[in-house]
Amino acid sequence: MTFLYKADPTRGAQWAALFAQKAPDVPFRIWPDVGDPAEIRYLAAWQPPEDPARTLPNLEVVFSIGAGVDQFDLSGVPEHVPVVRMIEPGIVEGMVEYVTQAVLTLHRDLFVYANQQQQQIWREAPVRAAASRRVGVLGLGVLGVAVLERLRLFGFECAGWSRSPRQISGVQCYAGANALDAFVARTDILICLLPLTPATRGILNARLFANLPHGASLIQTGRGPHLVQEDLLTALDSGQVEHAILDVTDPEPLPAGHPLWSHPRVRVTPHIASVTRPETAVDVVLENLRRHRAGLTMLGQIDRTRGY
Ligand code: NDP
Ligand code: OXD
Repeated sequence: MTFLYKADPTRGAQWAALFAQKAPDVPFRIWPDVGDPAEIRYLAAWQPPEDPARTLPNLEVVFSIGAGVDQFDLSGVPEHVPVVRMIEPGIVEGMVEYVTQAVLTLHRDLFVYANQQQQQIWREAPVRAAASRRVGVLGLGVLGVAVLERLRLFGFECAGWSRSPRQISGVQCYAGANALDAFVARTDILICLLPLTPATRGILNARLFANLPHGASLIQTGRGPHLVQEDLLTALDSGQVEHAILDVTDPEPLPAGHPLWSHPRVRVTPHIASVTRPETAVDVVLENLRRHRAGLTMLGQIDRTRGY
Protein backbone atom coordinates (compact mmCIF):
# COMPACT_ATOMS: atom_id res chain seq x y z
CA MET A 1 0.00 0.00 0.00
CA THR A 2 2.67 2.44 -1.09
CA PHE A 3 1.98 6.17 -1.53
CA LEU A 4 3.60 7.78 -4.60
CA TYR A 5 4.19 11.55 -4.82
CA LYS A 6 4.67 13.03 -8.29
CA ALA A 7 5.16 16.79 -8.21
CA ASP A 8 7.77 19.31 -7.07
CA PRO A 9 10.52 17.15 -5.46
CA THR A 10 11.47 19.74 -2.82
CA ARG A 11 7.94 19.76 -1.46
CA GLY A 12 7.89 15.97 -1.98
CA ALA A 13 10.76 15.68 0.51
CA GLN A 14 8.67 17.65 3.03
CA TRP A 15 5.73 15.29 2.45
CA ALA A 16 8.08 12.30 2.90
CA ALA A 17 9.28 13.64 6.27
CA LEU A 18 5.72 14.27 7.42
CA PHE A 19 4.59 10.78 6.34
CA ALA A 20 7.58 9.25 8.17
CA GLN A 21 6.53 11.09 11.32
CA LYS A 22 2.73 10.75 11.14
CA ALA A 23 2.15 7.53 9.18
CA PRO A 24 5.35 5.43 9.37
CA ASP A 25 3.36 2.35 8.30
CA VAL A 26 2.67 3.85 4.84
CA PRO A 27 5.68 3.40 2.50
CA PHE A 28 6.28 6.70 0.66
CA ARG A 29 8.04 7.19 -2.68
CA ILE A 30 8.84 10.23 -4.80
CA TRP A 31 8.53 10.01 -8.59
CA PRO A 32 10.41 8.70 -10.61
CA ASP A 33 11.61 6.33 -7.84
CA VAL A 34 8.48 4.17 -8.12
CA GLY A 35 9.91 0.86 -6.93
CA ASP A 36 7.55 -2.00 -7.74
CA PRO A 37 4.64 -0.30 -9.63
CA ALA A 38 2.27 -3.05 -8.47
CA GLU A 39 2.67 -1.84 -4.87
CA ILE A 40 1.49 1.72 -5.56
CA ARG A 41 -2.03 2.16 -4.19
CA TYR A 42 -2.16 5.94 -3.77
CA LEU A 43 -0.88 8.68 -6.04
CA ALA A 44 -0.61 12.40 -5.23
CA ALA A 45 0.24 14.42 -8.32
CA TRP A 46 -0.14 17.71 -10.14
CA GLN A 47 -0.32 15.57 -13.27
CA PRO A 48 -0.55 11.76 -13.16
CA PRO A 49 1.89 9.78 -15.32
CA GLU A 50 0.68 8.82 -18.77
CA ASP A 51 -1.69 5.86 -18.86
CA PRO A 52 -1.83 5.28 -15.08
CA ALA A 53 -4.15 2.30 -15.50
CA ARG A 54 -1.29 0.42 -17.20
CA THR A 55 1.74 1.83 -15.38
CA LEU A 56 0.22 1.68 -11.86
CA PRO A 57 -2.13 -1.32 -12.15
CA ASN A 58 -3.26 -1.43 -8.49
CA LEU A 59 -3.97 2.26 -8.01
CA GLU A 60 -6.86 2.89 -5.58
CA VAL A 61 -6.97 6.69 -5.24
CA VAL A 62 -5.59 9.68 -7.16
CA PHE A 63 -5.05 12.86 -5.13
CA SER A 64 -4.53 16.20 -6.84
CA ILE A 65 -1.94 18.22 -4.96
CA GLY A 66 -3.90 21.31 -6.06
CA ALA A 67 -7.44 22.53 -5.44
CA GLY A 68 -8.24 22.12 -9.13
CA VAL A 69 -8.22 18.93 -11.22
CA ASP A 70 -8.52 20.47 -14.69
CA GLN A 71 -4.83 19.73 -15.31
CA PHE A 72 -5.57 15.98 -15.04
CA ASP A 73 -6.26 13.86 -18.09
CA LEU A 74 -9.01 11.88 -16.38
CA SER A 75 -9.52 9.64 -19.41
CA GLY A 76 -6.42 7.70 -18.28
CA VAL A 77 -7.73 7.18 -14.72
CA PRO A 78 -10.07 4.17 -14.49
CA GLU A 79 -13.67 5.02 -13.48
CA HIS A 80 -13.46 2.95 -10.29
CA VAL A 81 -10.49 5.00 -9.02
CA PRO A 82 -11.72 8.02 -7.03
CA VAL A 83 -10.10 11.37 -7.80
CA VAL A 84 -9.70 13.72 -4.84
CA ARG A 85 -8.83 17.41 -5.06
CA MET A 86 -6.99 19.27 -2.33
CA ILE A 87 -9.09 20.97 0.31
CA GLU A 88 -6.78 22.02 3.10
CA PRO A 89 -6.47 25.09 5.34
CA GLY A 90 -3.16 26.26 3.84
CA ILE A 91 -4.61 26.71 0.34
CA VAL A 92 -7.58 28.58 1.75
CA GLU A 93 -5.45 30.96 3.84
CA GLY A 94 -3.15 31.68 0.89
CA MET A 95 -6.07 32.51 -1.40
CA VAL A 96 -7.76 34.71 1.18
CA GLU A 97 -4.50 36.66 1.62
CA TYR A 98 -3.92 37.05 -2.12
CA VAL A 99 -7.43 38.15 -3.04
CA THR A 100 -7.68 40.49 -0.05
CA GLN A 101 -4.45 42.27 -1.01
CA ALA A 102 -5.65 42.50 -4.62
CA VAL A 103 -9.06 43.95 -3.66
CA LEU A 104 -7.42 46.45 -1.30
CA THR A 105 -4.86 47.41 -3.98
CA LEU A 106 -7.75 48.31 -6.28
CA HIS A 107 -9.95 49.83 -3.60
CA ARG A 108 -7.17 52.10 -2.24
CA ASP A 109 -5.97 53.16 -5.73
CA LEU A 110 -2.46 51.69 -5.45
CA PHE A 111 -2.19 51.33 -9.25
CA VAL A 112 -2.80 55.06 -9.54
CA TYR A 113 -0.21 55.89 -6.87
CA ALA A 114 2.41 53.54 -8.38
CA ASN A 115 2.00 55.37 -11.66
CA GLN A 116 2.16 58.77 -9.95
CA GLN A 117 5.29 57.75 -8.03
CA GLN A 118 7.08 56.97 -11.29
CA GLN A 119 6.37 60.55 -12.33
CA GLN A 120 7.09 61.95 -8.84
CA ILE A 121 3.53 63.27 -8.54
CA TRP A 122 2.13 63.88 -5.03
CA ARG A 123 -1.64 63.95 -5.56
CA GLU A 124 -4.43 62.51 -3.45
CA ALA A 125 -7.31 60.57 -4.92
CA PRO A 126 -10.62 60.72 -3.01
CA VAL A 127 -10.89 57.84 -0.53
CA ARG A 128 -14.06 55.80 -1.06
CA ALA A 129 -15.84 53.87 1.67
CA ALA A 130 -15.64 50.09 1.28
CA ALA A 131 -19.43 49.98 1.53
CA SER A 132 -19.64 51.86 -1.76
CA ARG A 133 -17.55 49.21 -3.58
CA ARG A 134 -19.34 46.15 -4.98
CA VAL A 135 -17.21 43.03 -4.95
CA GLY A 136 -18.36 39.87 -6.73
CA VAL A 137 -16.89 36.36 -6.73
CA LEU A 138 -17.44 33.89 -9.56
CA GLY A 139 -17.50 30.51 -7.78
CA LEU A 140 -18.93 29.98 -4.31
CA GLY A 141 -16.87 26.96 -3.39
CA VAL A 142 -14.38 26.42 -0.60
CA LEU A 143 -12.21 29.33 -1.77
CA GLY A 144 -14.87 31.75 -2.99
CA VAL A 145 -16.80 31.55 0.27
CA ALA A 146 -13.65 31.97 2.42
CA VAL A 147 -12.65 35.04 0.38
CA LEU A 148 -16.11 36.60 0.71
CA GLU A 149 -16.21 35.97 4.45
CA ARG A 150 -12.99 37.99 4.84
CA LEU A 151 -13.97 40.76 2.42
CA ARG A 152 -17.27 41.25 4.21
CA LEU A 153 -15.34 42.26 7.33
CA PHE A 154 -14.04 45.34 5.49
CA GLY A 155 -17.61 46.38 4.70
CA PHE A 156 -17.58 45.75 0.92
CA GLU A 157 -20.92 45.03 -0.68
CA CYS A 158 -20.46 41.33 -1.46
CA ALA A 159 -22.05 39.00 -3.99
CA GLY A 160 -21.24 35.64 -5.52
CA TRP A 161 -22.26 33.40 -8.39
CA SER A 162 -22.44 29.60 -8.46
CA ARG A 163 -24.05 26.82 -10.44
CA SER A 164 -26.51 25.76 -7.73
CA PRO A 165 -28.34 28.18 -5.40
CA ARG A 166 -26.51 29.13 -2.20
CA GLN A 167 -27.34 31.15 0.90
CA ILE A 168 -24.44 32.93 2.59
CA SER A 169 -24.97 35.48 5.31
CA GLY A 170 -24.13 39.00 4.10
CA VAL A 171 -23.60 37.87 0.49
CA GLN A 172 -26.06 38.36 -2.35
CA CYS A 173 -26.06 34.99 -4.10
CA TYR A 174 -26.77 34.46 -7.80
CA ALA A 175 -27.05 31.02 -9.39
CA GLY A 176 -26.93 29.60 -12.87
CA ALA A 177 -26.17 30.87 -16.36
CA ASN A 178 -29.35 33.00 -16.46
CA ALA A 179 -28.24 35.02 -13.44
CA LEU A 180 -24.73 35.76 -14.70
CA ASP A 181 -25.56 39.05 -16.45
CA ALA A 182 -27.32 40.49 -13.39
CA PHE A 183 -24.43 39.45 -11.14
CA VAL A 184 -21.82 40.97 -13.45
CA ALA A 185 -23.79 44.21 -13.91
CA ARG A 186 -23.62 44.95 -10.14
CA THR A 187 -19.91 44.18 -9.74
CA ASP A 188 -17.12 46.79 -9.50
CA ILE A 189 -14.37 44.30 -8.59
CA LEU A 190 -14.83 40.88 -10.17
CA ILE A 191 -12.90 37.90 -8.78
CA CYS A 192 -12.72 34.60 -10.66
CA LEU A 193 -12.51 31.51 -8.43
CA LEU A 194 -14.16 28.99 -10.72
CA PRO A 195 -12.90 25.53 -11.64
CA LEU A 196 -11.99 25.16 -15.31
CA THR A 197 -14.64 23.04 -17.06
CA PRO A 198 -16.18 23.12 -20.56
CA ALA A 199 -18.90 25.42 -19.11
CA THR A 200 -16.46 27.95 -17.63
CA ARG A 201 -13.71 28.02 -20.28
CA GLY A 202 -13.59 31.47 -21.85
CA ILE A 203 -16.22 32.87 -19.46
CA LEU A 204 -14.20 36.09 -18.95
CA ASN A 205 -14.84 37.37 -22.45
CA ALA A 206 -15.92 40.49 -24.35
CA ARG A 207 -19.60 39.86 -23.61
CA LEU A 208 -19.00 39.62 -19.87
CA PHE A 209 -16.71 42.68 -19.87
CA ALA A 210 -19.37 44.71 -21.71
CA ASN A 211 -21.86 43.85 -18.93
CA LEU A 212 -19.62 45.13 -16.13
CA PRO A 213 -20.12 48.69 -14.90
CA HIS A 214 -17.76 50.98 -16.87
CA GLY A 215 -14.35 51.13 -15.11
CA ALA A 216 -14.70 47.84 -13.20
CA SER A 217 -11.65 45.69 -12.40
CA LEU A 218 -10.78 42.02 -12.64
CA ILE A 219 -8.90 39.72 -10.25
CA GLN A 220 -8.22 36.45 -12.04
CA THR A 221 -7.23 33.64 -9.66
CA GLY A 222 -9.01 30.76 -11.37
CA ARG A 223 -7.32 29.17 -14.39
CA GLY A 224 -5.73 30.87 -17.40
CA PRO A 225 -8.23 29.54 -19.99
CA HIS A 226 -11.17 31.18 -18.15
CA LEU A 227 -9.96 34.45 -19.67
CA VAL A 228 -9.97 35.47 -23.33
CA GLN A 229 -6.83 37.58 -23.06
CA GLU A 230 -7.37 39.54 -26.30
CA ASP A 231 -10.85 40.54 -25.06
CA LEU A 232 -9.36 41.79 -21.81
CA LEU A 233 -6.77 43.89 -23.67
CA THR A 234 -9.54 45.42 -25.78
CA ALA A 235 -11.67 46.14 -22.70
CA LEU A 236 -8.66 47.71 -20.93
CA ASP A 237 -7.86 49.88 -23.90
CA SER A 238 -11.44 51.18 -24.12
CA GLY A 239 -11.50 51.84 -20.35
CA GLN A 240 -14.44 49.44 -19.88
CA VAL A 241 -12.11 47.46 -17.59
CA GLU A 242 -9.85 49.74 -15.61
CA HIS A 243 -7.41 47.34 -13.96
CA ALA A 244 -6.64 43.63 -13.97
CA ILE A 245 -4.65 41.56 -11.49
CA LEU A 246 -3.84 38.21 -13.07
CA ASP A 247 -2.36 35.28 -11.19
CA VAL A 248 -3.04 32.78 -13.96
CA THR A 249 -2.55 33.09 -17.72
CA ASP A 250 -2.78 30.95 -20.83
CA PRO A 251 -0.19 29.70 -21.49
CA GLU A 252 1.88 29.65 -18.33
CA PRO A 253 4.44 31.09 -18.17
CA LEU A 254 3.10 34.12 -20.03
CA PRO A 255 5.38 34.36 -23.12
CA ALA A 256 8.08 37.05 -23.18
CA GLY A 257 6.84 40.19 -24.91
CA HIS A 258 3.14 39.44 -24.37
CA PRO A 259 1.24 42.77 -24.10
CA LEU A 260 -0.14 41.82 -20.68
CA TRP A 261 3.39 41.92 -19.21
CA SER A 262 3.84 45.60 -19.93
CA HIS A 263 0.29 46.94 -19.73
CA PRO A 264 0.35 49.81 -17.19
CA ARG A 265 -3.02 48.79 -15.74
CA VAL A 266 -2.25 45.09 -15.39
CA ARG A 267 -0.36 43.28 -12.67
CA VAL A 268 0.80 39.70 -13.32
CA THR A 269 1.93 37.14 -10.73
CA PRO A 270 3.20 33.65 -11.65
CA HIS A 271 0.36 31.41 -10.38
CA ILE A 272 1.26 31.87 -6.73
CA ALA A 273 -2.04 33.07 -5.28
CA SER A 274 -2.18 29.95 -3.20
CA VAL A 275 -0.18 26.76 -2.87
CA THR A 276 -0.70 23.54 -0.98
CA ARG A 277 1.14 23.61 2.35
CA PRO A 278 2.68 20.24 3.16
CA GLU A 279 2.13 20.54 6.95
CA THR A 280 -1.63 20.91 6.58
CA ALA A 281 -2.09 18.94 3.34
CA VAL A 282 -0.56 15.74 4.69
CA ASP A 283 -3.03 15.72 7.61
CA VAL A 284 -5.93 15.96 5.16
CA VAL A 285 -4.50 13.22 2.92
CA LEU A 286 -3.97 10.90 5.89
CA GLU A 287 -7.54 11.53 7.05
CA ASN A 288 -8.67 10.64 3.52
CA LEU A 289 -6.65 7.41 3.57
CA ARG A 290 -8.47 6.48 6.79
CA ARG A 291 -11.80 7.33 5.17
CA HIS A 292 -10.97 5.33 2.05
CA ARG A 293 -10.05 2.28 4.10
CA ALA A 294 -13.31 2.64 6.05
CA GLY A 295 -15.28 2.80 2.79
CA LEU A 296 -16.28 6.45 3.37
CA THR A 297 -16.39 9.29 0.83
CA MET A 298 -13.17 11.31 0.95
CA LEU A 299 -12.99 15.05 1.57
CA GLY A 300 -12.68 16.72 -1.85
CA GLN A 301 -13.68 13.67 -3.89
CA ILE A 302 -14.70 15.09 -7.25
CA ASP A 303 -17.72 14.31 -9.36
CA ARG A 304 -16.20 13.25 -12.67
CA THR A 305 -19.38 14.02 -14.62
CA ARG A 306 -19.37 17.63 -13.35
CA GLY A 307 -15.61 18.00 -13.92
CA TYR A 308 -14.88 19.49 -10.48
P1 NDP B 1 -14.94 24.33 -5.44
O1 NDP B 1 -15.15 23.11 -6.26
O2 NDP B 1 -15.10 24.24 -3.95
O3 NDP B 1 -15.96 25.49 -5.92
C1 NDP B 1 -16.25 25.73 -7.25
C2 NDP B 1 -17.38 26.75 -7.33
O4 NDP B 1 -17.58 27.11 -8.70
C3 NDP B 1 -18.72 26.19 -6.83
O5 NDP B 1 -19.44 27.18 -6.14
C4 NDP B 1 -19.44 25.84 -8.12
O6 NDP B 1 -20.85 25.90 -8.06
C5 NDP B 1 -18.95 26.94 -9.03
N1 NDP B 1 -19.11 26.56 -10.43
C6 NDP B 1 -18.55 25.52 -11.09
N2 NDP B 1 -19.00 25.48 -12.37
C7 NDP B 1 -19.87 26.51 -12.50
C8 NDP B 1 -20.69 26.97 -13.56
N3 NDP B 1 -20.69 26.37 -14.76
N4 NDP B 1 -21.48 28.04 -13.34
C9 NDP B 1 -21.50 28.66 -12.13
N5 NDP B 1 -20.75 28.26 -11.06
C10 NDP B 1 -19.95 27.20 -11.26
O7 NDP B 1 -13.52 24.92 -5.81
P2 NDP B 1 -12.49 25.79 -4.92
O8 NDP B 1 -13.22 26.94 -4.35
O9 NDP B 1 -11.74 24.92 -3.99
O10 NDP B 1 -11.44 26.23 -6.05
C11 NDP B 1 -11.88 26.99 -7.15
C12 NDP B 1 -10.79 27.11 -8.19
O11 NDP B 1 -9.78 28.03 -7.77
C13 NDP B 1 -9.98 25.87 -8.54
O12 NDP B 1 -10.70 24.98 -9.34
C14 NDP B 1 -8.82 26.50 -9.30
O13 NDP B 1 -9.21 26.73 -10.63
C15 NDP B 1 -8.64 27.84 -8.59
N6 NDP B 1 -7.42 27.85 -7.77
C16 NDP B 1 -6.40 28.70 -8.13
C17 NDP B 1 -5.26 28.78 -7.37
C18 NDP B 1 -4.18 29.75 -7.70
O14 NDP B 1 -3.13 29.73 -7.08
N7 NDP B 1 -4.39 30.66 -8.64
C19 NDP B 1 -5.07 27.95 -6.18
C20 NDP B 1 -6.19 27.12 -5.87
C21 NDP B 1 -7.31 27.07 -6.66
P3 NDP B 1 -21.70 24.91 -7.08
O15 NDP B 1 -21.49 25.49 -5.69
O16 NDP B 1 -23.08 25.07 -7.54
O17 NDP B 1 -21.10 23.54 -7.26
C1 OXD C 1 -4.41 24.74 -7.25
C2 OXD C 1 -3.42 25.65 -7.79
O1 OXD C 1 -5.36 24.37 -7.95
O2 OXD C 1 -2.31 25.72 -7.24
O3 OXD C 1 -4.27 24.37 -6.07
O4 OXD C 1 -3.70 26.36 -8.75
